[in-house]
Amino acid sequence: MDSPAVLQQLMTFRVAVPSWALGAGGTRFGRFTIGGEPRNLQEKLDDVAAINRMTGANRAVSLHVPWDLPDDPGGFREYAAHLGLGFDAMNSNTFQDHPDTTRQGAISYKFGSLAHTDATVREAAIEHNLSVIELGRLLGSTALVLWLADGTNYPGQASLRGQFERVASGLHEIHRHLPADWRLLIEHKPFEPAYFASVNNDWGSSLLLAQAAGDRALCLVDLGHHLPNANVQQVVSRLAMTGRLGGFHFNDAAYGDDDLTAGSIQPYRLFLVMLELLEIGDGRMPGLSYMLDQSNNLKDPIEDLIQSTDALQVALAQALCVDRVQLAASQQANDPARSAELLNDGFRMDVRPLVAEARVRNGGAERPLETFRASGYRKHCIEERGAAARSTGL
Ligand code: AFD
Ligand code: MN
Ligand code: MN
Repeated sequence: MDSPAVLQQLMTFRVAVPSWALGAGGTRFGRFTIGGEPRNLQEKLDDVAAINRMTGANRAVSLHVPWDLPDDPGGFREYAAHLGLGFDAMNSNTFQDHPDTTRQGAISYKFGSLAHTDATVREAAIEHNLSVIELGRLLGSTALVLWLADGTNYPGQASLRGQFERVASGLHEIHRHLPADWRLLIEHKPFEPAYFASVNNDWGSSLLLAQAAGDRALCLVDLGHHLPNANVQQVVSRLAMTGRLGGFHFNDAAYGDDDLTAGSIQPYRLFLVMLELLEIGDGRMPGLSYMLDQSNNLKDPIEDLIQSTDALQVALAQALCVDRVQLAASQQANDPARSAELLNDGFRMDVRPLVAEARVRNGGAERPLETFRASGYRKHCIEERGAAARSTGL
């Protein structure tokens, strides 16, 4: 593909920012705050707008309810629009007990939500998801991401089939209430917090659940949600083949759901995912939900999200530089060495000038991190929102 065509494709690529990544992340061993973290949804939107000023590719936010609970959805929709932002998929949360989502504390998700043996708990989880859909509708979102922590920690703790069937039934009920233009994105994850068996543990379970839920239920692939050495390119290919590939949570990992900067550990894996997406879209990126999902424990969240977005654009540019016609011929001819050469022609291309040009044409910065640092935005946030607090323990 020639440079103008690559440039054109790069300029259209967009990835949504997760609202929960704008503050410092943390682990179960502690959280180290940074100064100037956003204190509310308005400040989160301001931060996303600051990122988009640098990248030109982050024009939507993915909210997580009840961590985000806008009291005036219409007002926030307007405020976001004023910043040039929209709302991508909504995320529900039945992996924590929260007064607003567990009927004022009357029930607990400790032993699962849609998988729970108690119908009252399952009903509360469905109710929460329907409330998230309603909130999303008011914000202009058209998708719900549903990641369940449901599962077991011990052999014999629950009926593996019983849990699965209850989740399938609950997803079907939620799907029944989807607005006509909405999609339900079901996100699988092999372990954590369930350490023996997650109900929605892999792409196969996710596919079965999506098929049980309904025709607008699709599978969301989080790059950190696969067992070590899983072939994520093949997962993407399989789900796309069935018509059930719905979107991505991009990040990177060395071991588990590490939520690290996209492309920072396994850039070649990210390149292969982009190559597979171009295969699916016959040379163009398919219209799916592309979102980041990361936890910024050490880096400044805004800088980390800028770097993740840049990494996605680089991987996409590299994949666009692969001659797919020649690759198909080489595959047909069973010539793995030639195929490797063709992939390396793309992966080893220094596409940074192309990515920088696309960024500038999208109103972003040629060198986003330097420009962000020179802007003084973080210093302004510290002055306005407060300095870093002491680290917190468990
Ligand atoms: C989790 C899952 C899921 C969840 C997100 C925020 O990826 O997407 O919504 O992180 O906790 O690891
Ligand atoms: Mn995720
Ligand atoms: Mn995750």
